[in-house]
Amino acid sequence: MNYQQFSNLGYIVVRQFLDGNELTLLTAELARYIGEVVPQLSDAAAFFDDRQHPETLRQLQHMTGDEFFSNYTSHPKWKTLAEELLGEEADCESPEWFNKPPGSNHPTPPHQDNYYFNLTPPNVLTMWVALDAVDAENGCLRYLPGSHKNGARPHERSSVLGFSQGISDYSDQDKAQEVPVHLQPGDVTVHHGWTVHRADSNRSAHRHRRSFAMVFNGTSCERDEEAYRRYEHALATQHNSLGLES
Ligand SMILES: O=C(O)CCC(=O)C(=O)O
Repeated sequence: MNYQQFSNLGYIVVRQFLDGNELTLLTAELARYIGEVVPQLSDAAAFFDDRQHPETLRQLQHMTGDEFFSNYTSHPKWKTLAEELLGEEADCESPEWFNKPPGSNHPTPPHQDNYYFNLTPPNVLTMWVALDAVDAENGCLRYLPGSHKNGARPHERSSVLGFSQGISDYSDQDKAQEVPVHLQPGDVTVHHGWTVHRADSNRSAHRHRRSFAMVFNGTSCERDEEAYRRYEHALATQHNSLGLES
């Protein structure tokens, strides 16, 4: 059933994917990582609105230098669901953590993950677990159902740190088709690499919007190296223009 829905819509939600103990463990390890590891990371691995203010941390990537998160990429529960949806064996390269702190102003531009990954066949998905209650007020993900069936949309450079490319022809018609995904802590939403998605900024006064995500690639995927080099170049250009050290 999961597979059918995923293949029709390009996303699925599994409520309480992580049980209470699993969520407590993940949250505790993230708190440790943020407290102990993040202060030593480069600007390219930990994105802050203002590095002098740790509460403005909003994205972590390249977390596999840490033993817990390196091992977490082969967590059987995550891997089993990913493989069921992709229909083949799959691996995760690197976990990510996202936040939209309250009062911050950084919408996630409409984009398709495989525009960044450049994988062929595009048998890739992202599993995004809510760590806080997530809804329209604090910037839930919004999907265009079925959009994974239409391949790549045109993208252009965005100024949003963490999302170097955004869809350039995103229209009011697209907006009218969006499905907002409201989640409780422990729920997972899973989207295909071509599913168009975006998120508003967090308009709430006090609520964070934290999530932990892992991308799984089917073993049949190969990277289009030339397209990927173009993406890396665009990323480096964005980071330079934002004055980031890597
Ligand atoms: O957390 C967000 O706002 C965006 C996450 C996202 O685009 C993704 O994981 O593919």
